[in-house]
Amino acid sequence: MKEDKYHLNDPTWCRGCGIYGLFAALKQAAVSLQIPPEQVVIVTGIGCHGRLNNYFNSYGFHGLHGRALPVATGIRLSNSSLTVLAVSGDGDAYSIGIGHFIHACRRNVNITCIVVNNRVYGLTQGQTSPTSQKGYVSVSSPFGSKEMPLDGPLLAIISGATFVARGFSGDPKHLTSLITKGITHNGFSLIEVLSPCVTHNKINNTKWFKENVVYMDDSTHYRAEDRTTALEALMDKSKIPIGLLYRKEQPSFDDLSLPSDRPIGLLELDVDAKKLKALMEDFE
Ligand SMILES: Cc1ncc(C[n+]2csc(CCOP(=O)(O)OP(=O)(O)O)c2C)c(N)n1
Ligand code: SF4
Repeated sequence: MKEDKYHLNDPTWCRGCGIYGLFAALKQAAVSLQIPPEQVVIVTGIGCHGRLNNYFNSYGFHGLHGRALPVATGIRLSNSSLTVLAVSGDGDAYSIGIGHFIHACRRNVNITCIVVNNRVYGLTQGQTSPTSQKGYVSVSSPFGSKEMPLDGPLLAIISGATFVARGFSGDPKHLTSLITKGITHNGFSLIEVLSPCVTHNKINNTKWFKENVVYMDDSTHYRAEDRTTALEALMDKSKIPIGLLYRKEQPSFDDLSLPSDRPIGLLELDVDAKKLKALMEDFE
């Protein structure tokens, strides 16, 4: 009988899926920063990307579609000693989760948001997503998408994010350096990852991304501290800028709101049982 080589913890993403590149980069970033696994929490949304925390040796939470950011925010605010990452898809973050995304950008809690952008809904079999290009033909837009695609990094900068980067799963080394910088940034960091869906998106494949990305890190004129420069680069749709796109130092929500001595999850809350009971009764 043929030996079954599949192990329960082996990733089940399609062969060639871009998420493998992100997975490798994320592991490399955690190793290079020497963060102990028990100090890391990865919160995921629903989609192919959502399986990532199943395979990562850390704490994880696979939540509801579009809700990775509020959960990650809650975890970080209740225990600020943890490294908290929210991993979403382009549908998860920019469609159903768009409200949470905008508020996370402006709130500036010290968490890292990674958006796996394959320009399609992968898990549900290839429907058009908010980042699918105009004219994109899929089961949900059989005559071609009539909508303008949304640019997550551009929206993030306008919404007040203090660290915005874009990487490519086909260049895990570059992506590792962006994730490392994002995790060490004090405040909210967004790293959008261009990630081919080899099964459903036959247009934006690895070759297409390679031909269309431009590394901003290579430009001597590019200054990631200059918001106008970043916005101009992102509004020029002739190429897809990748690299560290924008960074601003400013106190995080955590700096401004949390007690410095210990995580609020560990604070002793002096609950007055009588008052609590009366309050509960009010709601009955
Ligand atoms: C509230 C709710 N609405 C819709 C769905 C169905 N659904 C599951 S995953 C998904 C989209 C996944 O696309 P994306 O977030 O881009 O992730 P990918 O699979 O491409 O990684 C949708 C619409 C759901 N699970 N929950
Ligand atoms: S359907 Fe697409 S995104 Fe999902 S695992 Fe397969 S290649 Fe990756």
